[in-house]
Amino acid sequence: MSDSGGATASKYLAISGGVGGAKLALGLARVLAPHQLSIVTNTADDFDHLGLRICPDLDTVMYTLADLNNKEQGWGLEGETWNFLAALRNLGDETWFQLGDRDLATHLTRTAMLNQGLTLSEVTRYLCTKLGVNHQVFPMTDSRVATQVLLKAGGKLSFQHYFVRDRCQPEVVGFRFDNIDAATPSPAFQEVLHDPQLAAVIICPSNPFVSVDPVLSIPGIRNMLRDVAAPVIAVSPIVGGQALKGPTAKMMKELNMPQSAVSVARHYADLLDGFVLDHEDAELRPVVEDMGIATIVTSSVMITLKDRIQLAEDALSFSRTLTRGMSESS
Ligand code: FO1
Repeated sequence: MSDSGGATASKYLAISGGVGGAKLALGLARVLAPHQLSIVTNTADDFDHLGLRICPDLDTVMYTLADLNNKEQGWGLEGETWNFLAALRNLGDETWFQLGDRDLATHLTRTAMLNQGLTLSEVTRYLCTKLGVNHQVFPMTDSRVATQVLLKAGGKLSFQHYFVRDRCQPEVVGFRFDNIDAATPSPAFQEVLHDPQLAAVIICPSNPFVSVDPVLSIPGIRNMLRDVAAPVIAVSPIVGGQALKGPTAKMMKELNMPQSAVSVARHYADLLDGFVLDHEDAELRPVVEDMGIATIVTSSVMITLKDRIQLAEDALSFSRTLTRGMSESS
């Protein structure tokens, strides 16, 4: 473990979406003790399906930290069976969203607990304890927020219909987070942002538009992140103009942005003290630094567990060189 607490700030907050963000979250969890790391996850992908509350990003982070995740697809559980889905298909029900037999237990438990009146934060804490996740994982909010994807062809799609059912094929012109104006940050999220021990905020390499923006759009959060004494850094989810995972680059094109890590840095520019670029994008360094954002260049493509740990260590060391409001290169 790198830090043991004490007089210097030693707590870190990671902001994560699903699969891409969870990879770095795992690296961070391997180098920071449970009391040093909090992971706040997007919940605007959440939806009710077949009567169950599904929270894909929370579950992906939780399963990844518990080492229960399906390593190939990123979401869902390793060694899953699909009898429920096959039976559902037989009955002529919708099967575009694949719910595995074991995964189903998580959704059933969560839905029952929410129906009993517990908050999503309370349910997530319970599930984490049961799955053996020792680091703090919590939702961005206990309020319901739902991403709507605004289509070039007109109209809108709910996020999972766009992402899973339609495989991100429709062209997009923007996103709307329903109910975001009424949402409040979850208690743990508020607490960590007010913790004098907070040493850095790390925006994981998640989709800026549909994974991180919902978190930043909760009223008060952007201002809190601007005001917090700890530096805020982001790891680019775009390397060499391609998304590490998912539709980020495609969305950039459709939103008329250059498909580049620079667009990510620009997107978060008002918050960032530091930005992590991959070796492949080393030539973009001066462009990002001209925005007043310090940079490091490292290997940010995470294939193995060693890659995740190395990137986590690089990001943490980088954050420790930064002082709020004063960008410096390392
Ligand atoms: N993603 C898919 O591409 N196809 C699926 O059938 C699917 C099912 C699924 C079930 C539970 C869960 O927690 C996640 C699931 N995901 C699936 C992942 C998913 O919805 C997305 O990766 C995220 O919403 C984007 O972060």
